[in-house]
Amino acid sequence: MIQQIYMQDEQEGQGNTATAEAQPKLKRPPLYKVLLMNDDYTPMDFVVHVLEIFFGMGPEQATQVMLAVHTKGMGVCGVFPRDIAETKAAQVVQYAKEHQHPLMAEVEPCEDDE
Ligand code: TYC
Repeated sequence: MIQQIYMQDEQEGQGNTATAEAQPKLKRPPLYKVLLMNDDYTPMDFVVHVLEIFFGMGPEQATQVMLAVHTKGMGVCGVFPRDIAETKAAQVVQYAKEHQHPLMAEVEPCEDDE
């Protein structure tokens, strides 16, 4: 009986229609940069440590990014969906505060993210 109903459905051309309409249209979320700001007081090794623990960088990459921020004034330490970017920036600032360092992180939308 179930088989008969299925056959009838297919004959009327509805068998595949429902499946096609159920395909979800997934869009990638807009992305945001987490920016690290230079300052004159936060120790270099603390910044490297922050990049390792909050952004999963190894010591070499963390050192490169820290030095880029130190010389250029700011730098991107990662690109994430909005909530994750905001959380990481807040965690960095909070962690630096807890260690009496003025290190600042900010979030900015990615320009060419369509
Ligand atoms: N400029 C700091 C110093 O000379 C080091 C530093 C690097 C601080 C990067 C913040 O985001 C930063 N100790």
